Amino acid sequence: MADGIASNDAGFKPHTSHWGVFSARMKDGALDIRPHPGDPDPNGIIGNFPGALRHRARIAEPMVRKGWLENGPGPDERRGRDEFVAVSWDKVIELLGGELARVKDQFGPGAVFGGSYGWASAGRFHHAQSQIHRFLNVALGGYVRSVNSYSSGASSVLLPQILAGYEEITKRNVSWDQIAEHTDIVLAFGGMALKNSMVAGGSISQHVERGAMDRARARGCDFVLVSPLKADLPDEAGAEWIAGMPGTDTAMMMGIVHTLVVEGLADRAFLDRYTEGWPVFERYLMGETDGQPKDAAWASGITGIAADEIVALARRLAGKRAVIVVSHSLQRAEHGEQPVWMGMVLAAALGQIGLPGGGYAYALGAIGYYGRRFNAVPGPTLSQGRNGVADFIPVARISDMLLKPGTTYRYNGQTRTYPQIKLVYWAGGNPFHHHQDLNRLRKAFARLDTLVVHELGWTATARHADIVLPCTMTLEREDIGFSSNDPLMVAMHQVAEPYGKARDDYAIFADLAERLGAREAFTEGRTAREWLAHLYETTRAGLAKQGLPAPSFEEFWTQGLMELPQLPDDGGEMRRFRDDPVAHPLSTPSGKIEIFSAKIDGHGDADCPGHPVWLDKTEVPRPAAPLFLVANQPATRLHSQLDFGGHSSDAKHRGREVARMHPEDAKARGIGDGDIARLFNERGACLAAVRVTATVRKGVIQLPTGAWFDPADPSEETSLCVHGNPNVLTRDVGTSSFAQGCAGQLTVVEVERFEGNLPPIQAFDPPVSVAV
Ligand SMILES: Nc1nc2c(c(=O)[nH]1)N[C@H]1C(S)=C(S)[C@@H](COP(=O)(O)OP(=O)(O)OC[C@H]3O[C@@H](n4cnc5c(=O)[nH]c(N)nc54)[C@H](O)[C@@H]3O)O[C@H]1N2
Ligand SMILES: Nc1nc2c(c(=O)[nH]1)N[C@H]1C(S)=C(S)[C@@H](COP(=O)(O)OP(=O)(O)OC[C@H]3O[C@@H](n4cnc5c(=O)[nH]c(N)nc54)[C@H](O)[C@@H]3O)O[C@H]1N2
Ligand SMILES: [Mo]
Repeated sequence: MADGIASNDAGFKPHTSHWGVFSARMKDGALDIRPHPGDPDPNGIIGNFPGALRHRARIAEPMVRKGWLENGPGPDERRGRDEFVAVSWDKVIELLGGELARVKDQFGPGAVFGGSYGWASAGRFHHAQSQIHRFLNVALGGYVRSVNSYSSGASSVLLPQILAGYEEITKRNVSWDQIAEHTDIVLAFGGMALKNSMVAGGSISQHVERGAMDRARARGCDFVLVSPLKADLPDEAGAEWIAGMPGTDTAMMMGIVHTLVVEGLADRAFLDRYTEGWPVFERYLMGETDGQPKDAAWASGITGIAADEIVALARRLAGKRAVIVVSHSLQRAEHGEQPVWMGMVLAAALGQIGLPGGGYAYALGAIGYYGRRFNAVPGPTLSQGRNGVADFIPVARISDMLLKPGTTYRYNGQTRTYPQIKLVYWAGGNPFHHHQDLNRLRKAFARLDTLVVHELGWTATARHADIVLPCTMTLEREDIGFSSNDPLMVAMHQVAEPYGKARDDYAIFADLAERLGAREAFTEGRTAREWLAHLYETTRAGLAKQGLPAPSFEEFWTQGLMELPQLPDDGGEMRRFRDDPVAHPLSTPSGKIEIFSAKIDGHGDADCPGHPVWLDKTEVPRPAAPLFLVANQPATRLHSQLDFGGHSSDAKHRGREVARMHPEDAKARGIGDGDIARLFNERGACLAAVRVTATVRKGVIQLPTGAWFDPADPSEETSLCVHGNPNVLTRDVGTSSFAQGCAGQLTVVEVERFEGNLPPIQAFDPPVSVAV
């Protein structure tokens, strides 16, 4: 057992979140919170809890949209600007149960979209997606689901076909310990910002990245950052900053590999033994297929980085224990498959794949559970049951699905058809945070018969719903905190009473299941506490099997924290393949690293051919939108979660999210530090406060995601977001016909100083509620 927080320690109770293990207590009506003492680098995001717990933005009771209540289900443009009516729990269960039964009987469960993408909260039992999927399977017979993620929409489809399973590459390959001990040079495209690795889904007890970079640096490891933002690597890395043009990394990588080839520095022995299709790619690289050699001069023209800098970098990498990092952000863009694939080719040409601290560390540093070790025992997992509906969409195609039912689209070599959806049910996600082109999303949601949302706060998604069910926040219930890559299991004690009439997602679904005749099948007769004990048993049995101390559930619960054994840091499949490629082939079609993929080539999709290519982009600066907008992850919160909490609010300026831009770009527009600016393009506009800083590349403005969508006038079709949500500006297209991933990281905009009266922030005020 680990020491630290026990439940009787001055009233502090153990708990955890996606952003860190902590303990908390209620004192004089306020929340007191302190980070896990064993965390070397605690995350400030836990500071959002105290202000959020009892904030007016919480939802106090079940609410039904007035228009829906009066007119019944059906398409309605008023979603997002209508009033709400408070109803009792009994009434709302009756209404929603009836509506679910209607849709199922008339159209079948294939008319229900239950993908419900989102990060929800930590905790293995009250995990909202597990709960909703289990409910829809058990009580309705299934639902149309979504596949892949907004995080890695392109890479998670591509990597298994050309290299290895996604988890294998991100979690069993190059670790932080290996980097600290072995790496000579880290070349990080998109960086490894500490703000990002501060977060890990499920739970995280130790933030190790800063320390690992410090140790590597002290040993003499060099860090090179290719990114529009200097802050994408911390000071500890002492990185050299190469500020390339966003969206052009593939060209830069090609320029490096071309240099390696012409200077005889490419590792030919590695390419021959371990890869498939290099000769095909080499002809393209040398310009034999299209007359354009992809040399450093060519790459310079595209990236804005001097050719001799690219050549020097190639020479510096060759023969070293080099690791290539490509962040998730690079693939969350048009043709996002290409930098992921080309990063692998660069690592292969350097011949370091499979060596400790070398090769291809895709997405290392993007999230705190990458580059760690796996637990040697399984964690608690709630069974989701069987989904009787086979249909799915790639997750980021939601607006297309709702706006263009019955039409076809390409995905992973297939031609598929969008289903006819009548009802959308969301718990644990916020599409008005995560999706692109929010004005288009509003039109898509207007088409539905019914939108149902479980939420703890009045997000824009809740405001657009017909039926809003208030759920508890993690601090208001008991759970078990566990992540497969964190050695600490946490008994998440309840710290506060539920807000208003909020209930656990589990309790809501149990009552709805009863209304649909499936209570017993859904609950299996267990209370929430009984479920925790039941789910814990998997881990206890795993410990006992290994002859390790295996405390009972009651002992674990009282102790609060439990240290779990972990598997060795052995380089996984990549190391085994390197050691013996015949005995341990990769799981790709050829068993090798696929620089050329016959399978992907066979799809015939021009926007993702059989090997990495440079493709011109649609979203490039133009006179009406001359600046790149980088819409990246926020430092002060997880996505949109608890945006109304103190840590997030304190970092805003005059209530607005802060955008960063280069002094020359600001000056050319008469914008000063601290001014409010309007960012706009053909899709929409938002306000943001401007920080003027030379740590942003010229030609780029950065505005993080996560400020709650706050239209100045919700009745307008395209209203100004007064708060700073960049997704009113981003374009709603897939990365390519291959993966159809989210492309929200980059777009182009114009920026002007905002004159006139500053509209108030209303995002955190509950909508108007009326009695009927
Ligand atoms: N432009 C642009 N857009 C992006 C990105 C980008 O880089 N640029 N990044 C994308 C990425 S990588 C991701 S992962 C997505 C993230 O998108 P989401 O995961 O949808 O964002 P969150 O804000 O985490 O949404 C979780 C919601 O669940 C609610 N919640 C928390 N706990 C519970 C609970 O116990 N029960 C219920 N019912 N609800 C709960 C929270 O209040 C919150 O509203 O955004 C994507 N969007
Ligand atoms: N604090 C915090 N941490 C988080 C999250 C959060 O919401 N808050 N979300 C988590 C989630 S779900 C995910 S998936 C990961 C996401 O991990 P990422 O997608 O990697 O994170 P981002 O911050 O969006 O992007 C990283 C950096 O890439 C750079 N970049 C953008 N475009 C380009 C480009 O074209 N070329 C190059 N070279 N660089 C570019 C930007 O400067 C940006 O800061 O983060 C996780 N960590
Ligand atoms: Mo993500």
